[in-house]
Amino acid sequence: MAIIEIKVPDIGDFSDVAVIELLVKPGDTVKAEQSLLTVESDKASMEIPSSHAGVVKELKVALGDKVSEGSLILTLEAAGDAAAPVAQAPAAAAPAAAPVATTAAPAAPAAPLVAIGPVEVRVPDIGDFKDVAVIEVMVKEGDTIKQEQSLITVESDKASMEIPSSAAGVIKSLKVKLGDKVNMGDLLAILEGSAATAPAAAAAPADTAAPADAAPVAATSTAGAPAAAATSVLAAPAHVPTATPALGLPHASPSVRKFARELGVPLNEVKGSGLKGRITDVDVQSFTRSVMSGALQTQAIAASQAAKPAAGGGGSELGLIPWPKVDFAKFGPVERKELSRIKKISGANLLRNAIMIPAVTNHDDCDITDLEAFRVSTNKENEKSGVKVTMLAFLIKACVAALKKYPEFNSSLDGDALIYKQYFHIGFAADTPNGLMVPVIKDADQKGIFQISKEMGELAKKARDGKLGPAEMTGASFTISSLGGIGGRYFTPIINAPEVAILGVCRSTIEPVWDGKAFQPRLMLPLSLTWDHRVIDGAAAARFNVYLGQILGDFRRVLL
Ligand code: CAO
Repeated sequence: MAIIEIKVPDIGDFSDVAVIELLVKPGDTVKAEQSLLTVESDKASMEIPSSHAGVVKELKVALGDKVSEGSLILTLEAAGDAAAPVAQAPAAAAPAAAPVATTAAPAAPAAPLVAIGPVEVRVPDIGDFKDVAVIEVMVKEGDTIKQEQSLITVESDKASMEIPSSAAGVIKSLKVKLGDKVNMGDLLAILEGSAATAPAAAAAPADTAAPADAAPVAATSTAGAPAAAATSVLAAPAHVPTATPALGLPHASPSVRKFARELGVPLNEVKGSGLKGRITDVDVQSFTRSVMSGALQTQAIAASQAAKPAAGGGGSELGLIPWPKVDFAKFGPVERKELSRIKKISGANLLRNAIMIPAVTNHDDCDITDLEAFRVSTNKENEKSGVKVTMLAFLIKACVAALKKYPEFNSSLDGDALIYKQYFHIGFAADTPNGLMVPVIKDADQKGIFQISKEMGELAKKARDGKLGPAEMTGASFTISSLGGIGGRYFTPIINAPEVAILGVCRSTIEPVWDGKAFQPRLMLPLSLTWDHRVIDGAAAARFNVYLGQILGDFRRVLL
């Protein structure tokens, strides 16, 4: 295996540029063309790719180092045919392409180019940047801009670049928006100058432009392509560095921006831990993790919602349009009543759980004909005991069996880990005059049907009387919400976070069920299982429901 040195290729005007990100480490296997590091000038950032595939032996640069063409980046134990580098060398020196009229910035104009009448500002020669997406628009119609002021940022898959204005003036009409794809020559804006900003020099020829061969595109995998006038952008004295806070733009490299976009992470909410506050991929990951575990938004949303009635929240926390404010009295008589304290608290929790959890609900039916017959006869036999055995008690026992068989349903997310609970505390939703409460049957696995039925009755009464203590409402590892006593077919219960699943049960009805020869009247119980897709897969949820149904159909299965 040959050891080869990987050096900074021709990166045009990028000379003495700071290394702001190291994308590989010793021991990493890299492919040819894979980005090794990110460098940044005051106008653009660029990823430097590897010319060979292999295993990184030693890094020769550190964060903050300044590099230029020819600087040693690392040594590589080349894979396969070491002698065959890819034709990567970014930025072959390019001729100074003649800029589109009025687009390219003069290299060193004696006086600024200022728009007098309407002037079209177009995308200058940006080398290999073809069909690149506009990822930031830094100006708006009506803005007074200086010559060389950045108008937009475009991004390829390897580099981002700010496009400056070739003239000063007032933006009359902006011709691009976020997400548009642009190419050299595309119209960006129409400017109009003002008397105060329109010296005679405005007509200064724009042909002296860019000393060519620089653009950040050089670092893309498209090798050796000419890159031109964008250099003037890089060299421009009056500018806003890429993604610096001056315009409130997040400071991040193209690959990190892409990564954030893929995850749907708003970069402006991510705190950068890199050089000069730069956002790294690790920052994006940490942000995602904290949101997933509910550390950030959750608290903000829950806190703000707890303070506001559920329907009165502004919606601004999520960037939504405001909640409609309607004067209902215009349409008829109304009465205003404050939500109960329980409704306010549960509303905040429900909202958080509905928003934060990628929840899916599976519906199923199970045959409880025999179980119901057993329940009724048991109650008859034990009439004098004063304890009525409920279907919910059987459901709790059946769920415990299913949770034992499928332990991820009895878990909670903790960052990137799952906490598997060895206990089986089952919450049950109780309808109370003040709103929904969830008392908990502790250690349901160690209790019999009579004891569970008795405890449930006591806890439900306490809930209705507003006498539940905190210990009686906490610690559940799974929850059941039964509307069986009321009616309905199916519903989609909201998971009681940090649990990862909840079972909704509706009223059983006699249904015709085909037994292979004839339809038989069977008592069918509708089940609705909502589960957190971050933890549970659809197949596991279907298995859980099927197993639960089998147990409810015949409890002897628990013994198998
Ligand atoms: N199918 C058919 N009948 C059912 C049934 C079902 N799935 N579940 C209960 N029933 C019957 C019971 O057998 C009982 O009938 P009898 O009086 O003839 O014996 C009757 O319905 C009333 O039951 P219940 O609801 O009072 O008792 P329970 O043990 O089933 O439930 C409790 C107790 C506390 C869960 C319940 O009273 C309750 O509050 N349910 C509402 C839960 C809720 O609000 N969920 C929604 C949460 S999301 O907003």
